[in-house]
Amino acid sequence: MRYWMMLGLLMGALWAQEPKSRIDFESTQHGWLVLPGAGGTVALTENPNDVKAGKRALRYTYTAAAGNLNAIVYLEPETWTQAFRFWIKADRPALFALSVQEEGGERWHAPFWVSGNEWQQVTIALSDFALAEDTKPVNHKLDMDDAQGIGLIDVSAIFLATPEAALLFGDQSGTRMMWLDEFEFLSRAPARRSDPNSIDDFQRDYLVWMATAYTTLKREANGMRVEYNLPFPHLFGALRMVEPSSLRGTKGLEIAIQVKTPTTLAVFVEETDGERWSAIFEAGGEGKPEPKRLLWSQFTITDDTKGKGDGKLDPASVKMLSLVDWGVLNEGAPSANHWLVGAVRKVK
Ligand SMILES: [Ca+2]
Ligand SMILES: [Ca+2]
Ligand SMILES: [Ca+2]
Repeated sequence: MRYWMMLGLLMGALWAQEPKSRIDFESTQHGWLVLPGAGGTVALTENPNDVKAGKRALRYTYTAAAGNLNAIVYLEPETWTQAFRFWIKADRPALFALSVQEEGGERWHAPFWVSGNEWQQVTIALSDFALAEDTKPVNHKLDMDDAQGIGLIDVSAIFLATPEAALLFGDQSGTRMMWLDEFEFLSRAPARRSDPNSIDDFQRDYLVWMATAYTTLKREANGMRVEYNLPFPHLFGALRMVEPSSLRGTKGLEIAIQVKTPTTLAVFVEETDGERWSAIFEAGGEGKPEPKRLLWSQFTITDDTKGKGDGKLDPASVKMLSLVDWGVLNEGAPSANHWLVGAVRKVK
């Protein structure tokens, strides 16, 4: 009797399985297309190097140039979606974003770093999305049942295909390719640790940071690995956007970091009024990531942004955060080094 009850419960559990939906790109009926008005072409590829699972994957070929919009979209996302999980590869390291456009007007972005030339899996929960800067808030909530479509955008190709950006981020212009396979809609969100004092705890399977040219960014267990190995100095570093107001009321930042060879690192923050501020600290030789504390009172304005804003560092208006090897540029520190960033936290 008990046995049948158990079996009944088990079968019930199986039948009550959560909804699931996966696009495997094995047939041409996959539903992804080039965003109307954007450039490039989509095709299915059978090149084994460019397929993650099965026999085919999606390939998107496009031309990156200043002012060119490149994006692909899928117009029938599942309304019950709590997260997206997919495999992606790009022809170079680049920042991408998954976006959701609501009928009501709100557009949401979730940026993620693609390290280039190898497949990587990315799992994005609805809570990972932030309202796009140019969007008027309606209810400040991502409503999947109001979604017109989802899109994949090569952010680096759109914003960095200019000669000025090339100095810092390398040449992004020209013909570009990305590949997509095994795109899943998940009815359950992956666990996200909720720590109000965390800016980044690197628990997700992707990074929201981007690298400068000649710098490699890799997600590692419990952190982000930043690596460079060049015979000549360059601006080596990593940067990320910071959600509006997320540093409001803080006294500074704490960065847990381990650096192989001693050097001076600089933290830069950029405000919405265009002012950039920096503070430096020494690091190197740590056995594991060690917290380095930087208070806003230690930050000074950069020469090139003096007079751009109100002359004050308002933590609430910080929109970008970067970490740079200052020693390489200014103190002759070696131009081959690597760091492990374990966490970035708010100092309250
Ligand atoms: Ca496939
Ligand atoms: Ca909404
Ligand atoms: Ca300011």
